[in-house]
Amino acid sequence: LQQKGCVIWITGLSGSGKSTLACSLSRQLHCRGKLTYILDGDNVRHGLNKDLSFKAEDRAENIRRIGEVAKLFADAGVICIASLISPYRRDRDACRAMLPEGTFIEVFMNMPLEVCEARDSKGLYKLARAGKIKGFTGIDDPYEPPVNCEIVVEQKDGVCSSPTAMAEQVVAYLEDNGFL
Ligand code: GGZ
Repeated sequence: LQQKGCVIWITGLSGSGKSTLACSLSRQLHCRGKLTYILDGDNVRHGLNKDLSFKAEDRAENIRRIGEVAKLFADAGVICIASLISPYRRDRDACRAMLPEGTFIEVFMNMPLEVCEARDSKGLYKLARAGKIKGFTGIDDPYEPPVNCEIVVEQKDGVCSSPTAMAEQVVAYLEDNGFL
């Protein structure tokens, strides 16, 4: 196996399309014969991180553990796709600092809150607005956008890119940087 591992870290609000991008990207990379692994915050919270809540310290620990696991995958030559809200810049930067230079690729899903909230596929925003979920990111808990991330995914003229187009944007970055 001759593959350079890396971590593609997808950050953004709930409903911004992180998991959708992760799946589409993973599929495109498989088509090119690459080994990938998706670490999705929501899934990892059912197993490894089931002891963690959504308070700031626990989010930090969630991100730290996922960062450590992602690093192991990258060491093994896998393209590891981590998709989690990871709302605090400091926590994301700590993961970046754990990885060899150039191998932490931060992708910011820059979707307006109104768009994420309108999707509300799991009905969580509605519950948060009603005060039934406390500390929901974007409603009554902070989200700190990246300042110097590698890739920004956003709407063009108010239209979201398709999952395929979003994944192609990341694939292009990986090609330009010698990962493919
Ligand atoms: C944010 C929450 C919360 C609160 C439950 N705040 O869109 P989802 O539903 O499927 O994904 C969200 C997921 C967030 O987990 P992460 O591990 O990505 O978060 S973090 O990186 O901040 O640790 C959401 C659901 O869990 N969820 N309560 N209070 N999202």
